[in-house]
Amino acid sequence: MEKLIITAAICGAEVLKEHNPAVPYTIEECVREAKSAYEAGASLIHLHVRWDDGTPTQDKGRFKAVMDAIKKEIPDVIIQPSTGGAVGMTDDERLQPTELNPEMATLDCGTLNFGGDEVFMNTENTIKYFGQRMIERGIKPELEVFDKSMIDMALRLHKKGFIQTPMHFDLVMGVNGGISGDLRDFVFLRHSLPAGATYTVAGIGRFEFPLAMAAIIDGGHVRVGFEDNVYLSKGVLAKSNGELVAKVVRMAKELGREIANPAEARQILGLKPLK
Ligand code: KMH
Ligand code: ZN
Repeated sequence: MEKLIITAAICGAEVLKEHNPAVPYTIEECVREAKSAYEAGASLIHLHVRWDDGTPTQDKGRFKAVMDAIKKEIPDVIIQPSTGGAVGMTDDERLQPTELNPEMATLDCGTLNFGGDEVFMNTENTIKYFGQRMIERGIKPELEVFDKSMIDMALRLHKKGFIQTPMHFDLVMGVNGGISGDLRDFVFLRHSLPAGATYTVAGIGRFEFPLAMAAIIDGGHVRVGFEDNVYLSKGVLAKSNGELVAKVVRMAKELGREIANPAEARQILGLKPLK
């Protein structure tokens, strides 16, 4: 079986220090969390950035500062900026980190009701616009799907030339407004993916580790991190993103699945090797 790529979603846009004091806001805190995840076995960092007071931003300068600081400490890690940003941001605001030509970026494949009046907007035209931008800049999209219909959307937009193969999906499961984190739904999504695609699963909250286990067994890849879940186990806050990654590494070890380093992850994802 292919080696396991572990992604660490270290920061997110919504989770706060009030939820877990180790949630990073400053550049130094982002470096600390990225390093802890990398040292534990993550080869890929899914990155949101904040201002020092915790406000989410897609500011290009802030992304550059955080990415440069992370790369200084861990030069070979793959950094995947978010183009989802936070609810309410405009498309162009969200796209700013693509101007830095990262190896990868997220591409959210549909609109989602987060709850109350919060709508995470991704119209078909937005997805086309983002897909086109990533093709032009040679950025590999991680196709974030929160439901089955979003896989279908990605396939339709692939046929229209806005998304290239081989496709890599992130099955985000257990978000309010999206598909549940039940094993039945994991099997449904996983078998709805096109041949030749790779996937990672991001289980939200209590679904993080059960779905990680399912993906390890199935040959998929795993995302963990404070963006998705702040607990190491029931009622026990994780002290770092590294602790969450280390738990996945232990699970993989028990099941005989080896962990991919960044070079191996680049190969699996079809990214160019580092010079
Ligand atoms: N923060 C959410 C509104 C992504 O990174 O592309 C969007 C999100 C998805 O987290
Ligand atoms: Zn994100």
